Amino acid sequence: MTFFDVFNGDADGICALHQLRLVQPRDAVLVTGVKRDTALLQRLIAAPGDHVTVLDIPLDRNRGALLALLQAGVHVRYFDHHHVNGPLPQHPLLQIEIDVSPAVCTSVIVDRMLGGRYRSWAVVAAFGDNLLAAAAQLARTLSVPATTVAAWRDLGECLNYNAYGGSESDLVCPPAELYRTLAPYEDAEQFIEQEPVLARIRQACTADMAQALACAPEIDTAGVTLHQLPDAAWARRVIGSFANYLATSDQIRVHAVLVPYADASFSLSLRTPQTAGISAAAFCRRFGGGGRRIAGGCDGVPPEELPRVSDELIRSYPANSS
Ligand SMILES: [Mn+2]
Repeated sequence: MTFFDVFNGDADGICALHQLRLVQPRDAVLVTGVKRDTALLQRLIAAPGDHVTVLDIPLDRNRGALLALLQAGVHVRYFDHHHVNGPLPQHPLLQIEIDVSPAVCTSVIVDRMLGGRYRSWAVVAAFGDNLLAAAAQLARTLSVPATTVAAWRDLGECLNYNAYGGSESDLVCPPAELYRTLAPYEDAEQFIEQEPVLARIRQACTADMAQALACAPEIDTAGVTLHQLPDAAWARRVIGSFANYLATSDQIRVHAVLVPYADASFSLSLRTPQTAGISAAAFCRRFGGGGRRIAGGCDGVPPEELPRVSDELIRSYPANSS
């Protein structure tokens, strides 16, 4: 019998798995990738009786592969917080928990299930997913000094940054390796103090962010900004962190960031205020993407679609719409 741990390569995916495995250690095959590689279940070659744990990847992109696994007699536990089209699948071999509440990430779902046993990692993940209020609220239940919370936030932001790229060769550290480095640490502070990989990630993030901040927006209206970053590895690494930075520093407007990939198509990262008339996920679905209420993305947007993206951003998010 084989165990598979399938997880998004970002802070949330890594910290969700870490919490689970601290409670229930398992020698599992790790299946992960860059942040935008979310169709992960189709990569599995599993046999009847195998056990698969799935964390932080949208059901919409994995439904067919999930049903095939279940039909083949594979046990699946599935935790996620992304938007779902249609009803959740039901099957005797499936345990599924999906919560799309805006203040919840997958690591928070896992934290709930474990009764807060390794909560510091859920706080790290919530910061990584830019759920700042939820992260701070969860941190308050732990009564730790503000400096500790700040260190957890930095860790979450670094883990999240490290997941973005066109392929793993763009990243400072491949997510599976990063998870293995982190796995022995129950205590987030000890990981922060002892593992040099974090300093390398932070340094790259700071350098990439400086380049992004030097780019002028293509659109800068009262309702929305759009930045188009150049065709470069740094731009593909920083797109998510840059979008989160824009969303945090200007919480009134909607923020869109575009970056091209090797196949000449573009990725869009979108951040909307909680109260925006059209959620980030709903906007991104118009272009074949998805996501959550306040954060969404699309991949593979052809260059000829960019004028329509711009037009729809301006039209969908006029001033004071939120
Ligand atoms: Mn997540």
